[in-house]
Amino acid sequence: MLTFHDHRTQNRRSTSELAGGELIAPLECPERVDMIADRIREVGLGDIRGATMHGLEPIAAVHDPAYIDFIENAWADWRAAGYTGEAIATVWPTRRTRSDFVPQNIDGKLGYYALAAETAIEAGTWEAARASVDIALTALDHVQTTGEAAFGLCRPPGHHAAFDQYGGYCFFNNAAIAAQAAREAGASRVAILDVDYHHGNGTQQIFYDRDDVLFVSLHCDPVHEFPHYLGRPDERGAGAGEGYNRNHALPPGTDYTTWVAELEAAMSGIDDYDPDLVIVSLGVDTFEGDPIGSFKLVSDDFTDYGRRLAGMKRPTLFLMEGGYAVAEIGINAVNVLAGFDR
Ligand code: SP5
Ligand code: ZN
Repeated sequence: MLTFHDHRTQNRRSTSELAGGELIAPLECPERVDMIADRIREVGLGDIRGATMHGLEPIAAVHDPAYIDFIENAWADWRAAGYTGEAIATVWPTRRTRSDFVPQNIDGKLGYYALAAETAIEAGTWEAARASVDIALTALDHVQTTGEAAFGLCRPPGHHAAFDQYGGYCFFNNAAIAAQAAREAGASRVAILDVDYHHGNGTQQIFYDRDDVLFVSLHCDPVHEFPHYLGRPDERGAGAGEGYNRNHALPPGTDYTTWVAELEAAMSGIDDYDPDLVIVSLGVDTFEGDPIGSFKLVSDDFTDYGRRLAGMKRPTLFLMEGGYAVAEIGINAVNVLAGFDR
């Protein structure tokens, strides 16, 4: 399988993640990509190719243009306000306050557009987030021109990013942007299968009222886990999208036997939908050693489910999402891809 990547993703070098009341070194770090790329070369998965620029139009097909401007300018605005640390939201529109106007003040804007405070914006964030989208779209181009599966080694990840919100380490929703681009390029139906440990709240929201993009997610139940306020099984879509959103919420500590039974159910639903393209939001934070996950998958399990995904026999685009056990992230992510190729 070919991998697509772009070094501009490494321009995001945030030094601060708000966790447990402290600023820690971010879990979503540049080394994650290095480990995956090293493992791809080690096992000879296939070439790693560069990404081509796709511009802002495909991003604006999914995200609010004012939000895109915000991501572009937030760091400069923050610096202009005299702040010396990284840009972190500290105040939010909440129940019974207003969210019908965007504040002009940078603190107000940060809270307006942030869905979580753990994710800081810094000097390289805009460039890296755009590169991550270019990677996804270049990998999509490859799937569409050859029919072969491809891997977009995206970073930062995307599935928490909504129409006009960032957070959960995500800025632009790479999978949603690729799904929309595939639709515009002629795919009738696209399925997004999100296997990250966390619910893909952004992807769900973007396609919630649509039946042309099926969103299926396996994740830790949000009553126990981030993103906390979305991702329950009774969220099934709205209007034309009713029935086209499927949340498989699993308890903390879920092991592979339980997880893979849900995956089989999820894949059977995808098969009935008969999509022209499957996009896999590939988070490997389901690993037993993940520092923020609680699931119990071991490295061989990733190979096994990669093989099962190939059984769908659909054009497939893998896009990297989460996974924070840096020492094993290359093994686990590449095991899925190699299992698929077997
Ligand atoms: C893409 C992705 O996987 N984003 C995940 C963002 C999670 N951010 C919040 C993490 C909070 C972790 N709390 C874990 C407590 C463990 N003791
Ligand atoms: Zn995750």
